[in-house]
Amino acid sequence: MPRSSLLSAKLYGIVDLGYVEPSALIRVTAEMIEGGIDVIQLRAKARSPDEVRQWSEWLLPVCREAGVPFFVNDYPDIAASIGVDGVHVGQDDASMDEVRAIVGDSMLVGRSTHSLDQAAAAAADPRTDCIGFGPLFATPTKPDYSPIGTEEIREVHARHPDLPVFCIGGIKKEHLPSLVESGAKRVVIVSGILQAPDIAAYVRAARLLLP
Ligand code: 3NM
Repeated sequence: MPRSSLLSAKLYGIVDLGYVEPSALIRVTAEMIEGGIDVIQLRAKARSPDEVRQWSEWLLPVCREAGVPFFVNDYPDIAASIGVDGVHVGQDDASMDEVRAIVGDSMLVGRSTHSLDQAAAAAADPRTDCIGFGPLFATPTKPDYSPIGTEEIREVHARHPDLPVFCIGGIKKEHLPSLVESGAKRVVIVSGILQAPDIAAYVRAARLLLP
């Protein structure tokens, strides 16, 4: 899947096992797709690699059928062996050389960044296909990180115009009009989507707020 599929993406959803029971993974993913989500990631911190592999095998065909890029958080080896569309790694995870040695040249690779400097470092490697930029706001989904606020959103886009930047962290759909004002082009919403009483409706409404 080409990087251009990420440049045109607006709303990135993460199916996070902190909020979703394994038995609901497929239903929740399908509801996000029904609402018009542009990218899906499976995130399962502190779960076993065997579980991540199993869940990835469940979700990949659901995303494939809809033409929605499917990322796995961490585990480049699982991403490569299943043939998902992308793998997302953090600052403390493997280097790009190590990740590419496992997943090859054509898989999409995303990297979390938490400052303009980290964004610049990620962007300096042309093998980085997208970045997360955050957390903008405090969030229980990633509790140990200090929020970076919204003031650098415009700057990160200005410095890296060709890199898909996904703002993340504590974002709810109510924030979207002001985030767009602040220069955000793409966002990740996790708990806001997963805790919504009607996931598809939430995604649809959020997506409409992202021009
Ligand atoms: N990564 P929610 S913030 C998974 O800043 C993740 O890198 C972040 O979840 C980062 O929408 C975050 O529930 C949590 O706040 C996003």
